[in-house]
Amino acid sequence: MRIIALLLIAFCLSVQHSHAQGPHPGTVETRMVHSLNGHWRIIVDPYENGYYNYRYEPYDASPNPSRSAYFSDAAPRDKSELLEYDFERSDSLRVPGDWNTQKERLFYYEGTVWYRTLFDHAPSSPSNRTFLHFGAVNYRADVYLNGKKLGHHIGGFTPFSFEVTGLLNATRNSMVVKVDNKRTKDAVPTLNTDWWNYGGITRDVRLTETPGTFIRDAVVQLDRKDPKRLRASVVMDGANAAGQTVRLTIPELKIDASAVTDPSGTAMFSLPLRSAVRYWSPDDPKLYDVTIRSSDDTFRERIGLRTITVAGTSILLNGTKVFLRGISIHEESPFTKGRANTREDAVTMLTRAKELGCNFVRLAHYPHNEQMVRMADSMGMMVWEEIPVYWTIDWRNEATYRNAEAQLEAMIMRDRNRASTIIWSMANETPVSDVRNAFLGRLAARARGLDSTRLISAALEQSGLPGEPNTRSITDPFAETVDILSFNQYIGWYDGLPDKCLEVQWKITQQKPVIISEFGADAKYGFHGDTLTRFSEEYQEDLYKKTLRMLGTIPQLSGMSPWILNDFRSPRRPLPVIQDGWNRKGLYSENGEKKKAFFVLQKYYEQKKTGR
Ligand code: GCB
Repeated sequence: MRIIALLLIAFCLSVQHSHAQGPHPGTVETRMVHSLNGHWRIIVDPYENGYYNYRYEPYDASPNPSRSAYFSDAAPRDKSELLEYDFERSDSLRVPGDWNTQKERLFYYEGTVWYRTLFDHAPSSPSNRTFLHFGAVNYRADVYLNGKKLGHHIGGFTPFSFEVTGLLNATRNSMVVKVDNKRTKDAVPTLNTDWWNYGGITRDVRLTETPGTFIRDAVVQLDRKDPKRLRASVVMDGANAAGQTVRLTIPELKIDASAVTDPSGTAMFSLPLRSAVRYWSPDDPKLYDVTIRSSDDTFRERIGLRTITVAGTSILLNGTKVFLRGISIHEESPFTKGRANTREDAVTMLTRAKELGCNFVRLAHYPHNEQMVRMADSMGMMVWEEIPVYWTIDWRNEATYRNAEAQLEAMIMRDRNRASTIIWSMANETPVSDVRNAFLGRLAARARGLDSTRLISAALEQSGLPGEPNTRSITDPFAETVDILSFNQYIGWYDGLPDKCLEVQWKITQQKPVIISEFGADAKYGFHGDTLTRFSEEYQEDLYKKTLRMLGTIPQLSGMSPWILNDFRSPRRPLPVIQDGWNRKGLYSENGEKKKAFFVLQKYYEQKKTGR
């Protein structure tokens, strides 16, 4: 009897966790949206008292959970009922946003916070379907609507959705989200990172409505093998998904074509381009208005058309060799100094990169918000996107692999229509071993299966050759798999003094384009000394000069993304007066002041651009 009951619970839980796919997250922006952003009530719950009873049994495992469970969002029925929580009288937090920078008492908090919002929603047509979207919640979200669990999601930087058709009341819906940002060994990322573990509902929360049968996804891009053709695929969802006529129009290119969906609801297009195309590039970030229509639904996007390929040791954008003048960026707001999420955050960071002379940004070390990539599309900036497979990961754990793969898939599916995104990065500085190589190999194969039109890379590590300490090379076997060979190196900071850059010989045998995905040194803005004074602006400036000289000796050098645009918070950086909890490798301070090294890189990029 007990076993049957347990099996039943296990079955219910597995069903709860599978959530329906809503309209493509990248298109939510362009649909009718009911925003649920705003101030949500919160209960901070380090012991997870609202989730487990005093025997530590989860309330949501029972078909009729106790009203003591916080997700019940209950109020005492009468004087006989004891409830020890009350969202109505609780504190609140802004959504989207991290909790650390909104409340001083939560600055270092890692654990569970319950969020609750109340909302009305009357569907605009009875046949419509309704979806609930989260842009991202760090790290785990358990979502409850009117006391019932919709499901959960793991991974702090990727979007997810639930279908809520028929589950909403016209008035006073209660949505409760249990958000937990505890770090664990088997998670992605794992326990140890060099960035702040911001907790909370960090990106937008929205409801969207679609017709009963709707366009769930569409990808439009140039044919990689024949850039004189356009390829598109459209996926319909719903009872009438098969046999639908789908019409694709791009008026500026005089494209107006129709195709019929197959039994799985997919329609494919391969169309000759008769009008001259303005290819997307950082210098001319042209986006075309694309419309896809089915009998009941319309999907609109603005899409850039370009190719990105590799030939020998060169990277080619639209067939022409390009040098990636980059900078690395963390998703931290120059304004709130917490998680970035707004348009202003994106514009400010990309404008700073432009001023530096960049045509490329590395969005480290996890998928950044969608706003950032859309802004890169329209401002003209090539983008490297990455998943948080960072340092040590529980390589042997299949659940950890599935988690990493799910994050990779969500990132690719969200941004496949962004011309700016040219590189998918699988990992950062992961120690070589057979299990790790297999893990990354599976990820790369999955990425290529989902998107064969972009380049694969990973930030690897370099090493000295035995008996030749001043010779550096890349011996990581994953170098065979990547399209672009990228590695981080800190010669002159973690490894000797800046003069060491002038002694090192590079022996990179792989005939692939090479990107230096990181280099740098900490400098506190306004702290001055000689070029050997650690943490001074002069040290950082000197290191940049010598590093750039050294890197010029690598024949395959095709770009770089030095570490990093802005100083950013990290609990690994406690040095008083200098760091005070900030990684100081920014070319800008956290207050937006430029350090001396900024001008070294700016000058170098100017020379690269003009060829002088
Ligand atoms: C690295 C990591 C980056 C760190 C940086 C540093 O190699 O990839 O996340 O922040 O070094 O400053 O040490």
